[in-house]
Amino acid sequence: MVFVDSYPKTSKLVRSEFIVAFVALGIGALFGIIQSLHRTGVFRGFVSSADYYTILTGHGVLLALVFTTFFIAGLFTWAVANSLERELPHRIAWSAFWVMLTGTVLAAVSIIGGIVGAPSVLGHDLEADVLFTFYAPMKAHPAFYIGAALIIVGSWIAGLAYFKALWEWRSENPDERIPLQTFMVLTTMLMWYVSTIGVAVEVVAFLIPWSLGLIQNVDPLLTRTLFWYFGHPVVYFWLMPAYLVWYTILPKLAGGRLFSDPLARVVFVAFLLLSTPVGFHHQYTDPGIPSGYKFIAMTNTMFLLLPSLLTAFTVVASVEHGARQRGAKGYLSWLRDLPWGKPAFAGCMLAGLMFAAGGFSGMINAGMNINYLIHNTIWVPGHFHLTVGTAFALTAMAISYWLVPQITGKKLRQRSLASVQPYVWFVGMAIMSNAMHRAGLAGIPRRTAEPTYDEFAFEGVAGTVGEMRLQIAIGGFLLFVGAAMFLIVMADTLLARRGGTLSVNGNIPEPLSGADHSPRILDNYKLWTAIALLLIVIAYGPPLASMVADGLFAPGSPPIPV
Ligand code: HAS
Ligand code: CU
Repeated sequence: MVFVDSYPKTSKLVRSEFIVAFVALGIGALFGIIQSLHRTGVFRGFVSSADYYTILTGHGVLLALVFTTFFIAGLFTWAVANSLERELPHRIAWSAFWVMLTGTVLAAVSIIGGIVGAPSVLGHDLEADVLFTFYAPMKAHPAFYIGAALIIVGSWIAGLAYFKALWEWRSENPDERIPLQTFMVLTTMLMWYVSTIGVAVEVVAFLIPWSLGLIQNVDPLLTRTLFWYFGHPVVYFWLMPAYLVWYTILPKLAGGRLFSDPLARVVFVAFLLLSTPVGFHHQYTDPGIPSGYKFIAMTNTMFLLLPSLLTAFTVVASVEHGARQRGAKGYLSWLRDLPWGKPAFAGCMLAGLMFAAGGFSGMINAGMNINYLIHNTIWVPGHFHLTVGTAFALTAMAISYWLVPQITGKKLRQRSLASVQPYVWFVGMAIMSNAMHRAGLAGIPRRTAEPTYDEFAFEGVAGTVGEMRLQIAIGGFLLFVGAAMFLIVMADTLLARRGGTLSVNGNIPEPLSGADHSPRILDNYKLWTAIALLLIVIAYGPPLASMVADGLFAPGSPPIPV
């Protein structure tokens, strides 16, 4: 049975979540091409350099916050219903959707208000050019912060729907192991609840009252710290859904089975434990945080590489198993016997391959002393376009080719366009991101409308700055084309009539080493959440205490000695 026929109500919700995600992707991609042409000096006719920062805010918010959150909500909704074999609690899940959508509209209106010169609302100019890392001292219209808060609150409500589905399932299946897909969703949501506390306090206690004029000062260090407390784990909120796809669906697309269910559970538990007590690796250059605590964050970050390295081995082993099931031989020649022409498979594999490179640039970022070389340069956008911009985004697009037919009952249209699309994205990203990393090493700053500084010569180690700029522009253009190709396939499929029987289904084959090999303690959420909170208290307690000791709103505080 096709998913849409078994669970029509849940399918409708997943479709709505995906449609919002795709609209955000379209507008975000348009902003992307505008700014990549602008900052490289190739074409500056679309917006003024002052408006560049508003476009950049729109690009980051729509892609990194709206596209991701709505797509993940859709994927998780599908995964929980699919693996627990039931419709999701209807009312809770839909109220999550509407709260998130209201938040998105508020944030989007305040960003776009800044470009079109909207009149002031509530006594404040309607504008938000605070970038997607919206901490003080830059200030946006209150509507932007209220919108951001609603997106987060909506995602909390969505999590409630997944947990409620689990409790219903549990009362009927008291002794069974939590199915792997649901386990992954719930572990991700627990990590998300723990980590969003930081941004919720930042926005509700400080930024909203400050933007409304109710308080005059905020402490930039305190609000930045609260932001990055959330700002690192949010990257795993994007990565873990991609891992859910790579662990549970990709092996099937390769014609095989997942190698190990227990290992997959260990990986997700490791993320729950370690995602949050590392946020200071975004603040190595901030004064007011003792070096010892930056060092703790660095050490935790290096441990946090482990779940991803485990993933690389397990996922590649599972795909190899798939290839061998299809008769492939040889040490490496099995790679040839994989379905590279199928867009869902090819997209996930290319996303994984690119994430290997993104992971390596992440390790460089994480080193406390090497970080000083690349911090605030365009190297950092180079890093995150490989991670969130490919590991997440390309996986999301690829798996849509497989999932959208199942939640609509319609066959995928424009198949040939779909099968080239992941390659266009991969090539565009390879060109753009490589040049960004190199340009960062030459010292070219990020978040800058005109980093071309005619009187100042940046020196590249190899090649010239002009050549790097051109590559960033060409890569950015290819990415825009890749996004457009994806959206054409999706629009055509969603608008088509239903006809014929589908050849895809959501049945996930049993792993080679199944849940019965997993120690039961891995499913003990209370234990893992308690340890996660303890690690956070150790990593954040004393530095946060010293930041608030001199008054909540007073900027600056002496670092405590270690
Ligand atoms: Fe990061 C900055 C460190 C992972 C996103 N990161 C950012 C920012 C973003 C971001 C958005 O320590 C910028 C924020 C801003 O605006 O300022 N990051 C890391 C580390 C990891 C890492 C150590 N980042 C991510 C992921 C992201 C993401 C994931 C989004 C989804 N990052 C940093 C640091 C900074 C930073 C510093 C601050 C920089 C600064 O100074 O501002 C690690 O988690 C990476 C581990 C990954 C691996 C790779 C494993 C390989 C796998 C591939 C499997 C292959 C397959 C296919 C399946 C070790 C899993 C095979 C195919 C075949 C053909 C065989
Ligand atoms: Cu980080």
